[in-house]
Amino acid sequence: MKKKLALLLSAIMLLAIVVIPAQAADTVYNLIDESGATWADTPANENTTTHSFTDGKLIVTAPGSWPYVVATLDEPLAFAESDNAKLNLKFTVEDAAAASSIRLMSGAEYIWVHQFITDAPILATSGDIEAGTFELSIDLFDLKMVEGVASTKDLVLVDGKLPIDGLQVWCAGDSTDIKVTVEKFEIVVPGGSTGEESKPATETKIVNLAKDKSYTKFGYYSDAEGNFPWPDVDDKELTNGAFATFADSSTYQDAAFVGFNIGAADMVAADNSRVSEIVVDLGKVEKLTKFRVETLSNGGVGIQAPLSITVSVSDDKTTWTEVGALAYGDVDVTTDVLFFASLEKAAQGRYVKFASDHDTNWVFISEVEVYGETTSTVTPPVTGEYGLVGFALVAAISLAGVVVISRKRA
Ligand SMILES: [Ca+2]
Ligand SMILES: [Ca+2]
Repeated sequence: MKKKLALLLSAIMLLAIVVIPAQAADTVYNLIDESGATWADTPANENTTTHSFTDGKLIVTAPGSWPYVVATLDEPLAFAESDNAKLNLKFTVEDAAAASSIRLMSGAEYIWVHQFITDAPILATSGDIEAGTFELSIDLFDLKMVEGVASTKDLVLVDGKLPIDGLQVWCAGDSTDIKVTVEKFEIVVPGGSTGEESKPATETKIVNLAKDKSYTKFGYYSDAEGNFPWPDVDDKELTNGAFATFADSSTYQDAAFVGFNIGAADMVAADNSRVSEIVVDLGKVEKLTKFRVETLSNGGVGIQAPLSITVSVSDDKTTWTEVGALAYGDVDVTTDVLFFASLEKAAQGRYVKFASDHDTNWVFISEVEVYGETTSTVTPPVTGEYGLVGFALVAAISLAGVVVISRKRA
């Protein structure tokens, strides 16, 4: 009986090994590899860092505040969210009066990685971390980019990927004997199953990407006392998803509107410009399909549909590409009418500019929309699960098979 059991177990193991899909190895990118980057000590306040490598650790010292070591990777990295990459960091800051800032360089942006450590002792004035030993393991796409000492913003992707160009280790605090030892600083991309079924299924939808995004405006009118008669409350009304409601000739009084007027100080200063602007920042370069603005004609009170509303896109807010003019369709803009002006055209960019050429003094706008593609993961892959399922199935089948054989022999 013991022999039978042993045979049964080996059969199960053998089949299980055969059926479990092969797992590709994890890929580890060691950011503190001395030979993988160009390392430079950067002085500040007449202090400079010195750095060395011992047993794979990076050791940075300085006699006072804010010099730093910068490592520029020889081969810049880029990660898609679907890579499921993890960032692992372990470091120690000495002595007691010292502080540090551990930063990833990503294009023109920075990620202050130390700020993502749970309950990290962060100094409010500098955003630096106080002395201690700290460890962090975090999904790369759970990180945020720094926008100020105490605030962050969403990751800025380039062609859908997060670039990692290098890192910085800053020496800070009141200490005159600062030592920062970085034991681990790596990005790990899990290998995952080699099976086709483990690839994430994604779904692409067209949505209004401008919803709740920030924007700047030109031609927003305030009177001589600095009051805005047709205000943009909290500077959020133009992308908050709230529209005006048509009533009659008093529709212009709808609080959803924001008033642009050729008497606005910035338009007057720009050589009496008659073109007001709204520039939406989508946060990253997006594929766009359609542009739409809700606006108004209320001739009796000096509000007229713009002569034209043109849309332009830009990746950097400097170089603009005109996409085209919004169409008013069959709308008779000589009457009192609330309407959507829209344009369906493929374009790409991070910034979208709506430029309204004023017919009369006023242009009233309640909402601007920018439709484009968004891709979401439908069923996130769980590496290794298929292997376990395979094992359980095979084990059950083998057990049944062996039981049948035993009965025949009995
Ligand atoms: Ca609105
Ligand atoms: Ca308003």
